[in-house]
Amino acid sequence: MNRALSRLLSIFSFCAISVHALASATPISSQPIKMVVNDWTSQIVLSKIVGSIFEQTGHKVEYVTLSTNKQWGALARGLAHVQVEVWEGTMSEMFNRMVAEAAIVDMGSYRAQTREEWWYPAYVAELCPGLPDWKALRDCAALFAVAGTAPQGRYVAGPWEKPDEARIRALGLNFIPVKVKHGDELWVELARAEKAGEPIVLFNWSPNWVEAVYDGAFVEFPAFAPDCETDPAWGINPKFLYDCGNPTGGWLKKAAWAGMATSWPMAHKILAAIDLSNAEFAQLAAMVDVDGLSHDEAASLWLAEHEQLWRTWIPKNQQADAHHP
Ligand code: TMO
Repeated sequence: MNRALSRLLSIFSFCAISVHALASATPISSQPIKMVVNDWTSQIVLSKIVGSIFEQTGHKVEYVTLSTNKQWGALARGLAHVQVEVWEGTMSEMFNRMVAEAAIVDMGSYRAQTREEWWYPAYVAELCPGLPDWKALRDCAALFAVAGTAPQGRYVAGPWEKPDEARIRALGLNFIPVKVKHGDELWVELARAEKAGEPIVLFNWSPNWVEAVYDGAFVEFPAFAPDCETDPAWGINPKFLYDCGNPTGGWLKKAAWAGMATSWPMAHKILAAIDLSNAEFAQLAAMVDVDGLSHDEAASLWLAEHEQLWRTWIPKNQQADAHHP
């Protein structure tokens, strides 16, 4: 490779991936790897990060915006290929079924441990004594009432959860779940309530940027057990399913289309190797939701600041993929 070309390439390649390897690699698959993009911050930023790493290693990449409900069919049919965040609390049922049917591939867990649950800012505990025990919400429901739910309390729900109405019924709570359309609206509701000192209970998860900015806690429902969701006799309500909370210490996984390994073997290896901690996920989300960067800016900055880490995810003898799906 001549020097001018080499210099030019290094200008465009801020990372230290071997310019020679990129320039001399066999032509990559002409098919783009399609990344599932959902609607919460860390997932969006991480999709772009992983997509950029795939591009840096010679792949074409496209982004497909899909709800978590619609992603399963798309991944099974090869209309999308990679999902970088599958959360146990909200997605384990579909994920486990699809993996069992070999419709998608389990690409491994992050070391991050997760929780997705009803959550309240700390000042709410003074208004509703007994929190975080869920039984406090039986007595305090009216506190959370708003126009449209009064006299019942409002639970501000995200667009991803498992049946909250079923849980509310099974636990005898006097609440109505009101779903936001996009994850970001949760934080608008939280900021508004906090400013006004108004009671609020809303969906939240960890790792997330929220824990670094707001004092608060998850509601402690009866501990999760798989039988809670399949056997009505399980738990404090013998007639209904869902008389329990979501898992604590839940897993967070990556998933791929079943043809990933044969179509893009190197990208498949990279995806398998990707691992992040709770703090690293929280930091990703904070770059956008606290620092105000766009998703793309956050992804670029993260790649620039964590080059040492993400280079360890790339196989040593990198070879651009030559296969077609
Ligand atoms: C899937 N989520 C992290 C938004 O709960």
